[in-house]
Amino acid sequence: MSNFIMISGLVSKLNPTDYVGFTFFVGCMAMMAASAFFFLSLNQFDKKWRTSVLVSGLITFIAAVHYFYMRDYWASFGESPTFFRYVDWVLTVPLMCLEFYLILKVAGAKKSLLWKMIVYSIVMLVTGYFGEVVDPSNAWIWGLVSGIAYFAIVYEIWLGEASKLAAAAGGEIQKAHKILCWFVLVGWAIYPLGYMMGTTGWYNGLIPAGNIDVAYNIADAINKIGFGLVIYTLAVKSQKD
Ligand SMILES: *C/C=C(C)/C=C/C=C(C)/C=C/C1=C(C)CCCC1(C)C
Repeated sequence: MSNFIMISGLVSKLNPTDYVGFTFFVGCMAMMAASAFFFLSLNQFDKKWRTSVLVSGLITFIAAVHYFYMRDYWASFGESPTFFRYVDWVLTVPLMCLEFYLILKVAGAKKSLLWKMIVYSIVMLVTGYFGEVVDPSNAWIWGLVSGIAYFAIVYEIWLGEASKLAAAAGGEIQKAHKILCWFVLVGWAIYPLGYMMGTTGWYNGLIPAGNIDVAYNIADAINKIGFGLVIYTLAVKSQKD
């Protein structure tokens, strides 16, 4: 194993018919391009918005680095890079929670809201990892717990404290918050579907078979880059008025 890693070096051969590997490769490029875009735009924003756009760039940048590793892992071993995947998520999903907090701060969002969402997201991801890696024979139970934590996030932003703060803020902030809510409700829902495609459970007959990595890669591109663009657009619009 270790010899193999040494020989294969930094970049492994990607088979041209390997469409899963292709989505890793495209994901890598897309995340890098998005990071360059967000970072290079920073100068046009005043202090109030710079942090939010910076966090957008950090999210795609962290993902770009992980995609670089995941692409190589897939090409070398032909296996899902589940560990890197979850390390990426554990870093980037809390940063997405931070984005909610940052835009709602003007309406008086408290740190407790941020921590609540971060705790939900960590519970969601740690239990997901247990279902995929540590205890896959009980994947559906771990997935269920993970799903409950996911719905706690959905509840918080759609109906809970965060939604009330967004209503109080009004204007462009409320609009951007609404779009981010849709990302979490629809875009994030791709992940549990991918999980059900890739793990064994009672649900296997219900949803079509598919590749878990393709599902996750598509979801990441939509959610990380899309999320960042919503924040970017909000910053551009808010600066005009
Ligand atoms: C950039 C990465 C993001 C936005 C990742 C989000 C991940 C999820 C929303 C994962 C959710 C899961 C469930 C709701 C149940 C099954 C296990 C997970 C972890 C795939």
